[in-house]
Amino acid sequence: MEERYNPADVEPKWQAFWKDRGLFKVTEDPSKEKYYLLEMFPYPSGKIHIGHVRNYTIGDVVVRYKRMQGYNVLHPMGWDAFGMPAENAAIDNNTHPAAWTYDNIRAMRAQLKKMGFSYDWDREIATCRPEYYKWEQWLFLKMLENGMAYRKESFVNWCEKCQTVLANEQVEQDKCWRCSQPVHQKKLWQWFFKITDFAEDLLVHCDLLPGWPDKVTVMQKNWIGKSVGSELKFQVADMDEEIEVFTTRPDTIFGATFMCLAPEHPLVETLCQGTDQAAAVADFVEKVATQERSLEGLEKYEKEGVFIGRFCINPATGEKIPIYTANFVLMGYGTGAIMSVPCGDQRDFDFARKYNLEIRVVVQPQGETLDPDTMEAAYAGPGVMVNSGRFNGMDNDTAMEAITDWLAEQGRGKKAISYRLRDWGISRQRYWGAPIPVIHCPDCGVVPVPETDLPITLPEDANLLAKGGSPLPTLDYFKQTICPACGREDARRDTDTMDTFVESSWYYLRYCSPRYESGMFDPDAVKYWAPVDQYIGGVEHAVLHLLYSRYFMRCCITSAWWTLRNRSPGCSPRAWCAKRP
Ligand code: ANZ
Ligand code: ZN
Repeated sequence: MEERYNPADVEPKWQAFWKDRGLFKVTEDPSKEKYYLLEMFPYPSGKIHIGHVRNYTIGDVVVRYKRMQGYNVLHPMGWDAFGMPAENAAIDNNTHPAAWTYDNIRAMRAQLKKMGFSYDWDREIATCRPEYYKWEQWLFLKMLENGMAYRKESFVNWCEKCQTVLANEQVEQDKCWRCSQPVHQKKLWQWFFKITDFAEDLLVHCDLLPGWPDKVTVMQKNWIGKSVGSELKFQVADMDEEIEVFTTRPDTIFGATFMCLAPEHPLVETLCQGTDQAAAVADFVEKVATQERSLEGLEKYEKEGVFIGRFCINPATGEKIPIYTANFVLMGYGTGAIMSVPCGDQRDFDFARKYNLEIRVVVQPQGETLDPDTMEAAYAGPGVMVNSGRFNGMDNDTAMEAITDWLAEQGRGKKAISYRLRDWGISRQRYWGAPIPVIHCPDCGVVPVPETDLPITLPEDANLLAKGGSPLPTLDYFKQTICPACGREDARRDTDTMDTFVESSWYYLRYCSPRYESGMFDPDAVKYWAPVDQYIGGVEHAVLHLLYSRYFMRCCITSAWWTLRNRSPGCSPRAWCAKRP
């Protein structure tokens, strides 16, 4: 009879054999070619599920093959251990997020071991350990010092039930992705990472990422969303203010018959003050604050707006045009203001029809005559310029440049590029995350925690509040501290924690030297192991996690440059990036 595979006999025997010989432990060995296989690390939810088994089995097959081919193989495993589910589970089960997380890690580690996956378990990391998040706190300080991390008051999607800010991607049909409660807009002071500084670099390198599936790089490119156009200035009538707009269609400026500002635009309040529209504007702004303010969100609401009681001057025609605030204009894109051209843009067209605003045709398609009174839709295609003064008769493509140049001569315009990509808001009003290492002092304002005080440890024994929400703001022993700058004793720590995507943005670097104590990673180890040769993970992370990781790689490299630049003047981040693996 044929001998059957009996896991109960075979697995323990061979797993013990592998373990005794330390077969999967690796160190840098310059005499051998390296191979780094990275699997998306799991969230310690409690049990390994079949999705994990599938993902990790594929990886295991590949690394065993590579080992047999003689490669020095890095195949690590760890835990993406911070995050909201731990808090919710802890409330439900009357336990503590730390206890829940560490229990789950133990259980899942045992399951993975039983599967016989060939990991170098000596490299295991858990992102909720201070030895790990100490270094992202360190990087945060470097980013802060160099203007890469900053704080601003901004509207966020807020879920009352989870007591947290949600990323736009976590809002599904106006509801929280986790608890399905309606989401509303709330203004909070938030920390941001300036990922937009790297927008162009991240975009250009989409085409230089060897082995990345096109599907993923296309998603990243669309996410970054580069638009080439012009920034044009409109003078406010009878006031010493200017409105700047971003447009991809400077050729249509003679058809701009009104102006629309985002309700969050700082000029909205200034401009309507003292006009009889002030109250109507305030009502409208408040109403829009309950709507989802994202590109995707825009489609969901009827386009509407209110006149703000003032006019501005169209720089091309010299005419006075009314200024509106409208819900389809986003503050976070371009300049937060648009010149509205109803003949060329469908949203503007609908708006003009709704509020009886002038529609003036400025681009006529070949062999057709659009009539503003009978048009049923905006025309966005190519054509010949009409009603556009000296530009009449030109094809509109040529006019784009010509009009921008003409306005530039008058100091009213310039070429501009806009990206859809927004800065990365990393503040979470949650408990189970890495504390943001800053102190608020009544005299000094925001003061960075001195590097030597890192890590700022999350108290692992805090009791969760029954209603949800972070207990950190209620914990005096965490919150109360001394201002490192002036010594005042009533300073307080920031009680927000970092988005868990921060941890997952650099774990692949930490795996190269997981016990390293003098920095995020040992540069020599990273030089040997990086880059990852094969990554296995879900495509659902194509735009957030994977884009953030690429950004973080740049920050880590740049932070080395930030540190070095005083020592070797003339060294540029470009040169550094060119050297990156
Ligand atoms: C005038 C115009 C005339 C426009 C026309 C379009 C067609 P993309 O390609 O996506 O970059 N826009 C600019 N900032 C905006 C904001 N913050 N919120 C909503 N819409 C905004 O789109 C650029 C166009 O989107 C810009 O060009 C502007 O409308 C609008 F026939 O300006 B356009
Ligand atoms: Zn102080």
